[in-house]
Formats: sequence, structure tokens, C-alpha cells
Amino acid sequence: PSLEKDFLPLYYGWFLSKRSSENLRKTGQAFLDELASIKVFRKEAKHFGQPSEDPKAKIDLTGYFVKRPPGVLHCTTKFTDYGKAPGSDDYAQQEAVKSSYGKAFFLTISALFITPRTAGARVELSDQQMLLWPGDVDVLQPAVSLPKGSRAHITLGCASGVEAVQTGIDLLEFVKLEKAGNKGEEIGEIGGGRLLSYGNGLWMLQLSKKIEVRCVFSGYYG
Ligand code: ACK
Repeated sequence: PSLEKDFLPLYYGWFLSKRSSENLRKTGQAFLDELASIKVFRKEAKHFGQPSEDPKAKIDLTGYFVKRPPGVLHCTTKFTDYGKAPGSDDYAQQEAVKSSYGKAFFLTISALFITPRTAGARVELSDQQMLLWPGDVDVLQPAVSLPKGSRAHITLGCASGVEAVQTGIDLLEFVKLEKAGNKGEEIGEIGGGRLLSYGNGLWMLQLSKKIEVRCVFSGYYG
């Protein structure tokens, strides 16, 4: 038996360099701070655990998304759960996965988003990066299939009691709305881009200048 078969990681993904990771965390933080100061956003404060009656009260989004990923940020490709997750072996044995392991990449971030559960960055995959994307993860239960790569994201934070797996599911929710023709309500230009509200506490900032982050494709063993 090959080593790959016996020792699969918890998950495969692109791991940001320390510097890119720090910069993206800062950008995410600036987005949360700016969003929290916007009047229309305060009206939706009830989705983020704040009494909506007091429009002057500052919403503490940083405190709301308390669970932040430890160490460097990453973009999960395949959650293999040490080989227990369905499709793990097939993924690990793909030529693209083996030949890309340990290689450097630049990922492109096109948007930042928050929901009442998670905060994340939307990743736009190139054709080459798409070769590392699994065929079975862009599905929103029950049975809504979305275009390949729709789920690609970097988790920036989760609300108390929410697991990181939720960030990708939340991004699929935005993509589902987009696919249904819902373009969101344009709130206006803020620092960094165009702010859109999709209702129910779903907010997205489409970056006017996409962010490039330096990464290494690898596995995380925990
Ligand atoms: O933020 P993420 O993409 O969401 O990165 C973490 C990473 O694996 C370690 O927990 C992701 N993750 C956890 N469970 C799953 C799952 N069932 N499917 C896809 N991704 C998962 C989590």
C-alpha cells in the first residue's frame, strides 16, 4: 500500500503565506469595521445578535465572529478526514493533486462576505487551479448543484457555536441566489468595492481591485 493511501490528511488545500495571511486578516477586519459603521447595516443588527432598537449602538462584528482560524489562513480543496470522507482516495491519487503537492500558487480573491454564521473571502479559481478542485463539493443540500469552484473560499471567522465547514455552505447560498437572478441590493461604494445586501443578514463586498494571495498547495494533518 502506498503512503498516500495510509496517511491522508484531514484536508487538502492552499495555505497562505504568513504575510498574505496577515494582510487578508487585516483586510477582512477593515471590512467588518466599515460595515459595522454603516447605517443600513445597523438596521440588520438583529441578525448579528444585537438589539435592533438602538441605531446608535455600534455593532461589534469582531466580537461576533469570535472563532477565527488559528495559524495561517487556507482555502480547502478536499476535506478527506484522514481518508474517511467519501472520495478521499480518488482525490489523493489524482495526478494533478500529486504533482501540485508542495507547489506555490497565487489565489485570486474577488469578494468578501458575511452571514449571521460566518465571515469569508470568495476565491476565484483559474483553470489550472480548477484541476485541484473536487467534483463533489459544490452542492447545496438538498440537491442544488452549482458551477464547479462555487464553494472556493477562505474562512475568516465564525460566530460562536458555528463550525468552519459552514463558510463554504454560506458561499454556496450566495451563488444559489445569484443563479436565481438575485443580484442583491446595491448599498453603495465603500472602501474596497461595491457593497451588496441579499437580505437575511447576507452581505457581500465585491472588490474593485481583486486581491492576490501567495499560497502553497498541501495537506493539513492536525
Ligand atoms: O474553513 P474551511 O474550509 O472549513 O476549513 C476547515 C477545514 O476543513 C478544517 O476543519 C473544512 N471542513 C470541515 N469539515 C468539512 C466538510 N465536511 N466538508 C468540507 N469542508 C470541511 C473547514
